[in-house]
Amino acid sequence: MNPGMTDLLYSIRMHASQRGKHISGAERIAVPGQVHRIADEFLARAFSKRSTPDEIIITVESLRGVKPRALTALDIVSMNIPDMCGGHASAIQVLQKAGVSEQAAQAAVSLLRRGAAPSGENMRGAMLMDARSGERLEPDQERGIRVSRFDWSEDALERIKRGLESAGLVHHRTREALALATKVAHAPGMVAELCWSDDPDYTAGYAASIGLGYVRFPYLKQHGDPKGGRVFFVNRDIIDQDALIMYLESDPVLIMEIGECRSGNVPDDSSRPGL
Ligand code: WAQ
Ligand code: MG
Repeated sequence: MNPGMTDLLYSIRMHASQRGKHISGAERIAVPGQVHRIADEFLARAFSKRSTPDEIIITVESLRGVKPRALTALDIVSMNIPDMCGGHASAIQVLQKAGVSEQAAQAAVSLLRRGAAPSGENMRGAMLMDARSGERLEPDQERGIRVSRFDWSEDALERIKRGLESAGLVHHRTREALALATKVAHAPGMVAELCWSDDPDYTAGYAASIGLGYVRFPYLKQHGDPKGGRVFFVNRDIIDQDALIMYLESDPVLIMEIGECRSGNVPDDSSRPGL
């Protein structure tokens, strides 16, 4: 899809639940001619989970002429750390390089391990955390901040699929998380993000920032653990919280260019501009 060719774009979102509990979700931006096929794919995905959903909500909504912001995807850095403890320690270092205090990074890891909602369950969305103090800033600690309205352009999607495949990353979760992390990293006042999946069978996660890229860890939790979530670390001195939440939840973003894909060490931040 080339957004320059048409103002008529739609946001298509899927949310499937069972007894009120979220079981799967997905999100695209597309021209009208693609909406039908995407909705079909979303239904197939909702029914492909081990648990059968008792409610599937698909929302198709015009962007009403709002032109998506064009972004370049974060670089991917694969860290081959084969256990959770090593993964946490390294992720905390990465977050510190990006400008998060050790205290805030530790607090985030413990909250995600425990279940960050007040009930001790996973949140539906992300925590918003003061990158210095670790204080939580999101208005609703059950729901959190829900990032929405982001996708790859058709071109970039083909290229990122190939790029990730050649790096051995074949699960759709990786490119979806990379897209979300790219939108998040470009938010004004964003310092870094930390994430791992709530799917008990999916142990991978990442720490991300504009300067360091999408730093991926194969193990940020033990296999079988249903706890997961996201933390957005922000510089509290410079954010306008309402504008930040508006950007994350509603401003459309299309990723038009892919980044690099490499393995090994986190790049030294002193060699990177803009940090
Ligand atoms: N906005 C904010 N937070 C969200 C969103 C969203 N749109 N979707 C999910 N979350 C939060 C929520 O707390 C979930 O429990 C948690 O994130 C995890 O969501 O191979 O699959 O969809 O490189 O399970 C990362 C590694 C996988 C991918 C992330 O997340 C890779 C993943 P999940
Ligand atoms: Mg999940």
